[in-house]
Amino acid sequence: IVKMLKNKFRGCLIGALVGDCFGAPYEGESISSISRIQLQSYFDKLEGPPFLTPLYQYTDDTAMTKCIAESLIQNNKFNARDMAERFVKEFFRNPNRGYGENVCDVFHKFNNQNLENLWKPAQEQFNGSGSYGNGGAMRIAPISLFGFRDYDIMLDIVENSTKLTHTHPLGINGAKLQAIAIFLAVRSDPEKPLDIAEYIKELINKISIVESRLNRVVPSEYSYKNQLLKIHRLLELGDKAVPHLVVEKLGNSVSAMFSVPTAIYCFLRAQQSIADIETNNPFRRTIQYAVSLGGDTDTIASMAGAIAGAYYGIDVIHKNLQQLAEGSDMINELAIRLCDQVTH
Ligand code: 8NA
Ligand code: MG
Ligand code: MG
Ligand code: MG
Repeated sequence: IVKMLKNKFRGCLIGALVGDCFGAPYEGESISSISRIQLQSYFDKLEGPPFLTPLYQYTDDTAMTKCIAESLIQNNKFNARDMAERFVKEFFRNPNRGYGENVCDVFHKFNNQNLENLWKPAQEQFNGSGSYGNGGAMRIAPISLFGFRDYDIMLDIVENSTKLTHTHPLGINGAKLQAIAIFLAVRSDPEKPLDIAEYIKELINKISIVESRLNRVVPSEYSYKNQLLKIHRLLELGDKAVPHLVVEKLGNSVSAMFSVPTAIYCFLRAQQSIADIETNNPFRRTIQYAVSLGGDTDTIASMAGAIAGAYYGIDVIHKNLQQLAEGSDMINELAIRLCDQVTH
């Protein structure tokens, strides 16, 4: 059981890394400009015989995921100041990893104000409404793993760690939804076919409780529960839910509301074959499909990859993809240490 868990922890964090690295070259492209044939050969080549190429670099998604994993490992609990300091240090060490446009202001304020009030810089974003970007959700995987034994503690850490940069309720709840999706995937048996209806039902139950606690009013069309119901209907359509329709209904943007449900859809859609994607590997299918939707491709592929990796375990991720991704040894090590921590 510990071995299976270790495989799932590694699958989750490496899945997030691989989605980020191989989604990044397409970030910001519109769905119409991405050729499905070209994407097929891109992934075929990556998985094929070795060829000379520089490593595919990870972006902000992985840089921040790494900070969260390291902070949890070092402190064996959530330590807000330590986590914020790691974000800042990492950002200034390499600010060119494609961070969101506005989150950089938070890091600069942390730095200038010597982190006196930890929560204030994030609260000040967007004239006080806080960011609803997917930057909270994109980095959340280590928290699902760290808290996989205790759901309530896990959600608590998700909320507080997200609030370091994102205080808008949609930003926080998007991070919670992504964390719950991983949490459930870790607990599912990959040897049995995934009960998709049951998985969505669980997500809806859990996010409904989260959303009923909202202490700030957001328009009802912006509800994660609503998005999950759309996922269910789209899955029933199979290949008739063409990529354009999926993007129209679920989105592919940098906001959490229009990317986290999309990532969950990619994971679930990839349980079956998908038109124009030729592979027997459900992990590759997940991230190739995520990239094919365009928009925030690195982040959506990373979030979908984290869920798929947590479900299937590390062995589903092609060795070449692991080797061609920058930092895979480091991320692998973090996953193993997180697993040792929660199993001891
Ligand atoms: P963020 O907090 O700067 O949010 C990202 C963007 O979301 C902002 O720049 C705004 O455009 C928009 N936004 C968020 N909250 C509000 C609000 N309250 N009112 C109006 N607009 C708002 O950074 P983040 O960490 O959430 O960003 C994460 C994303 O940025 C990831 O995708 C990451 O990879 C990166 N990124 C994405 C792209 C892209 O898809 N084109 C390009 C570069 C970087
Ligand atoms: Mg990125
Ligand atoms: Mg962020
Ligand atoms: Mg992105």
